[in-house]
Amino acid sequence: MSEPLNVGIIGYGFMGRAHSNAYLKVNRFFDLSYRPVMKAACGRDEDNVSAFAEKWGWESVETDWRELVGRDDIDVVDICVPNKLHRDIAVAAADEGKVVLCEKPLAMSAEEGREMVEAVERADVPNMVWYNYRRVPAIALAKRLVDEGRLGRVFHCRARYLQDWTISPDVPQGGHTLWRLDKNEAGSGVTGDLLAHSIDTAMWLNGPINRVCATTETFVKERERQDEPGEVDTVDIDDACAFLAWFDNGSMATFESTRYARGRKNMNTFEINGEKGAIFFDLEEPNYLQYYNHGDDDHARGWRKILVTDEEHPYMDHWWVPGCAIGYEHTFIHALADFLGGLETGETVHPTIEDALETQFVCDAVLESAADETWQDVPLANNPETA
Ligand code: SOE
Repeated sequence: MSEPLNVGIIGYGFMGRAHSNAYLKVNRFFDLSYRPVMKAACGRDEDNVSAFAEKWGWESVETDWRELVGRDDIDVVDICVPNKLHRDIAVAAADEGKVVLCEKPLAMSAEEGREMVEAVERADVPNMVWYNYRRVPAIALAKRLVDEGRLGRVFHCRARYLQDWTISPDVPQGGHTLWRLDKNEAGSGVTGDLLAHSIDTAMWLNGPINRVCATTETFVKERERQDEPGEVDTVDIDDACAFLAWFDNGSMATFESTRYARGRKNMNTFEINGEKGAIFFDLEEPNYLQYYNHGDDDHARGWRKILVTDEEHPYMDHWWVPGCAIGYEHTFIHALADFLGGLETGETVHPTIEDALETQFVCDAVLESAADETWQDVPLANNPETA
């Protein structure tokens, strides 16, 4: 018999749906001793949140997140709202002794992120940030190859995260669906929204980043407000960002992100080049990992394109037969399965809020570097002397 774990979700947009799907599926594909119960969904608009709850099977609704966080029948608070609210909800949830799950990026700034770390540490509650791409089987396989020492000394890391959905100046900013374009709601543009993913993956695979030098641009300077038609506001977010970085292990990196790469919808790629080998991943071909092994015989050496669908591959023994591909939504199911498994064994599942603070420090340093046109050192989250 599995033990019920009552979940309250706050937010019902894109991530609200991705997480709801994970709660519905996780026990069907993974044998776990915990079973999430979809107890309550929360959103400010009662009609919308009720429609969402009915569609996805949430048992009740709330229109004030404080009510949900204070409910005795909620064990887990899942935060899927604009970044502006992450800190307040996470701190309140931890203070109530709830398990805290939070969407990325962690917060509007490292300062807020640090308060979140303090709150979950004070309350000693399990927590996780949904950097879902770590749970793409091909990226988890990349981690395994790195940990097996197959790359040797690493020289380069190269990450790109490209989209094109904000090219038109007619796209408004702010409001229910376009808060990602409003600095007051999101904190930053592509740096927090897209590069945070690339930074999380890169540091997971290649260790801490200690220095950055960045440049950003806002191509469309003014946009109408979605929630106040006719009102035009300055755009303050970074539409594009490129930065150089150094890792603690001595490797150098380039990161690039934009929402103005015509034709690129969600192209998230990275390549790591080591002395003994290299790996390459592209989210537009999510079931493949490319791997180059310099140790292969000279005449047979070359990039291998590994189809990551065999049962030996991470997570894949829970799905179909070899060759049957899986997709984006599975990454959330994997994250949840790992997290519930951790609750069962007592093992910490990463990325925790503390891990996500490391990524937040890099994002903050990137934005500071772009603003000051200088190199910036990245403080270490767990070192109070630098943080
Ligand atoms: C932005 O368009 C976005 O939805 C991000 O917010 C997600 O984190 C990313 O995975 C897909 O793109």
